[in-house]
Amino acid sequence: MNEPYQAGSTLVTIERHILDQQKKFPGASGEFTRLLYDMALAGKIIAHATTRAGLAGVLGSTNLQNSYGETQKNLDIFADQTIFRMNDHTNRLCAMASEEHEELLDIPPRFGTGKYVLLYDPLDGSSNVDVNVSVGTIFAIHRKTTDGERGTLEDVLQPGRNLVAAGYMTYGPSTMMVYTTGQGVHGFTLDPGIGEFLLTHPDISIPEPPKYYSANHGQEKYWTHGVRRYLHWLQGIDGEGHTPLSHRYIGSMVADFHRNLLEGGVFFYPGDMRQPDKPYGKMRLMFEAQALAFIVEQAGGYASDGVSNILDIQPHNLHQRVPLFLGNRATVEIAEQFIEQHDRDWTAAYLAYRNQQQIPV
Ligand code: AHM
Ligand code: MG
Repeated sequence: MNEPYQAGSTLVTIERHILDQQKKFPGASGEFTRLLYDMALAGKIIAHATTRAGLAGVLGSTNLQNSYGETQKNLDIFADQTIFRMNDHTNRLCAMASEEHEELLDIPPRFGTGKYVLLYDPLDGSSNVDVNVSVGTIFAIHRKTTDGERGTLEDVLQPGRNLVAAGYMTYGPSTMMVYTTGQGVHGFTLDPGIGEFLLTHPDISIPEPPKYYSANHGQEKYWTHGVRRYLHWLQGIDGEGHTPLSHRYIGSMVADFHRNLLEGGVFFYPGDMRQPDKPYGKMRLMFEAQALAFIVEQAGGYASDGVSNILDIQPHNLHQRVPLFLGNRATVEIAEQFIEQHDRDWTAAYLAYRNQQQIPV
């Protein structure tokens, strides 16, 4: 018989790990613990659906219809609804916000509310699903700040520095969930046989030296001078001529980020001046950048918009975009230096966007 687990090693489920973390907060009510556990459960359901995605053409549907009563919905919508329905009735949240929806998602009036706000990108990199390449889910949790019973935009539009937890799931050869509550970063791998996430990567810290850079440099002609110089520095061409980092780009940020977190490296999606009134790049501050910035910082790395720390940005819009440089601290700081030296016009245009007033609540 094969032994799937190393003899003598400790088996820790995600539930047990979250409960153990809770003990470090003596006054904790357990609400937050259960919220994290529900995200793990949502991850299992989405993983189950993504592994069958390729069968849609053969079976006529993704089989989602049978299991969950949905009619031929694509996986983005399925993932979005799974997370919402898992969390709308638990009395733990005052509001949710999803990359898939323009507006804040209210908790239905028939359910009670709680003191947390959940933000999520249900299926990051979903264009990769059709070709059977890894995708992921990103989530972030803020604490409610306003007094009313229901959540408002003000509760959601908080800087990443205020996050109480963040995490992601990757749906690849294995499904993994990685999360932080500000006490290190911990990774769990789903054993599909028993349906449990088991602790496989405790206390992740991003290794030095970095091995990889990940960017869509098919877009290089649109990039600013500073970002191009940075790319050439990563390649060992510009600067002191160090050994080049290898290039890896999946086009699913979660998967690219996950590899770089475990192996060392930088992911970047810069702003550019292709449209001078839109100098901010592609990634979303609230649904993608904040969560991964919190995680990378907890793992000893750093996330920047090319000017300063992502976690310090005061958001002004739910779907605000942000240039993103994410990975080993020193490697990200070098991007900031190139931009500071070479991209004065871009920086002024971008900061004008970043510093807009918060929209009325
Ligand atoms: P999505 O959330 O709509 O899937 O978009 C985000 C994705 C990231 O996962 C990925 O890194 C990026 O978009 C890829 O963009 P591009 O095709 O421009 O390289
Ligand atoms: Mg995304």
